[in-house]
Amino acid sequence: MTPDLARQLLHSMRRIRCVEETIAERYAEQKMRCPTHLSVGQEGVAAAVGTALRHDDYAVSGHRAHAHYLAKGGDLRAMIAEIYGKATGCARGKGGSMHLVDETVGFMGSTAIVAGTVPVGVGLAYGLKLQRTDRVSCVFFGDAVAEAGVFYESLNFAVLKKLPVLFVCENNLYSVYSPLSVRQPSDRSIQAVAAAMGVPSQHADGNDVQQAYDVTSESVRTIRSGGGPRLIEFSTYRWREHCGPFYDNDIGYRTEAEFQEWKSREPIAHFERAVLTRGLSKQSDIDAMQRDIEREVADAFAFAESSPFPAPGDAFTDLYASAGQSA
Ligand SMILES: Cc1ncc(C[n+]2csc(CCOP(=O)(O)OP(=O)(O)O)c2C)c(N)n1
Ligand SMILES: [Mg+2]
Repeated sequence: MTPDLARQLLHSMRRIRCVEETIAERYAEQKMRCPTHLSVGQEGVAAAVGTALRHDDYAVSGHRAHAHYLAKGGDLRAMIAEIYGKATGCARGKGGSMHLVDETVGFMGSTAIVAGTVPVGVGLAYGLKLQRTDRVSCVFFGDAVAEAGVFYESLNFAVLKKLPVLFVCENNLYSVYSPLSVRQPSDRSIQAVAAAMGVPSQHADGNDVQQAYDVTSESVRTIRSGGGPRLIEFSTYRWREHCGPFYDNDIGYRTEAEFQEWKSREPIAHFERAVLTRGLSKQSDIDAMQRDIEREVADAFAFAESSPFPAPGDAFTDLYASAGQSA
């Protein structure tokens, strides 16, 4: 681990955390009117994968996509403006939190339909293969995606065509309020199922950003050199409610003890301690980094608030047609 890499990982995690905590703090102002799925607690996976990927690689995601979009380099101002429903948003204010896109950095989209972007990510990989590039397509998804038929069709096609696709599963143990134990057999892991389909797969600790980065980099290297698809199942945990800014441990689907146990394995503080102990950064540098992040986030919210809403005439037009492009 070089000081540069340590700084990059820490910056990515702290920036995602700051953005999402600010959304949570300001949600009650009722200016962000779309549902929002926060990934506070899960930043390690996004930061590791986003850092291991190249700028010209592709990524797609689902409903909980803020961290993935940001880690891939997506424009922060355009994301916050999108959540505010403004014309300057990345989907021109028509999509909200679950429809993030920034093609300039290869973040090709996110949608609310569980598993909906998995075949899209595989299709992007097919395109890359036909173009004979060494670029990679990354598909971020949750544990519930392993209950969708299209996931298996996608894995099959990716193996058959030896596509350059990295499947990144964030297993946070829940699908809304349903724990894994009522949805999938307890003696069968997602990565084992993918391995049985022919996709070399492994498990890693998503709250250990260094391990997550090492495992991802190794997989990406293999995929780039023509090794075909890979899958990594990261264990991690969302802190806040499934959808919205609050905590919901009181409603009975999970225990406070479980939450506290995961919180003690907090990805940012854990890594920061290691970085300081190993002399990879100084506390004063980390403090300065945090101040810069807070300034950047405040600027993005000010930009979103001061941006116009889409013109009434644009309300029912196609996203691309209204931009004057052909779809
Ligand atoms: C096809 C489909 N079925 C159901 C839903 C409702 N839904 C939204 S998010 C979600 C849970 C997804 O869980 P997971 O993939 O584990 O992601 P997480 O929310 O834990 O990040 C469900 C069932 C949906 N959006 N699409
Ligand atoms: Mg889940």
